Amino acid sequence: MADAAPVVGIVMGSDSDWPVMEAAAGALSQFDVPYEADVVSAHRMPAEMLAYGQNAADRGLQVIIAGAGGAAHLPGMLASVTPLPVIGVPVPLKHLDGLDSLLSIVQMPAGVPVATVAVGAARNAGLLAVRMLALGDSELQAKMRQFQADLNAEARAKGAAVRG
Ligand code: RP5
Repeated sequence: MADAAPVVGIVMGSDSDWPVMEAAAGALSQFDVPYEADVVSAHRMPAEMLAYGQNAADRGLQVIIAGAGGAAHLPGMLASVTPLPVIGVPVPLKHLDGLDSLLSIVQMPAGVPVATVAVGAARNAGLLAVRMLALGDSELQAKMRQFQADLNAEARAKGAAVRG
């Protein structure tokens, strides 16, 4: 997998987002999905951000996971210039508990969708990307089914432990 071309691009507004965003990378690694990760700030690197979105599909990426905090315009701006599905991760900052990030990402105008996960839920963003990729990859879909079965068994075991 180390040498495989990335099919998911994980981008974030700042390196300070990485402690949250690395959970997306962890989920992709768990399913052996090759990814790349970078900082592409909508506000501090607008030209680079547009180039990233405009070139992503031609470079072979199939899904973009974009995380940002506060005035979190990165996922929406990328969605405006790429035909790829964009998954937005609202990163919680010191103030407002991430509500600002959530609303900035989720309230997209008609015609420009961003699939927004819960505040801080980068792992779910990674898992959603896996599900998208699995639509055209039966082996990956089988891995996802196994993952779901394991999750189910884990939850049942917890119930059994509580019941005694
Ligand atoms: C946002 O500003 C970034 O996505 C980050 O969540 C936040 C703070 O960035 P730093 O000031 O830590 O670089 O654009």
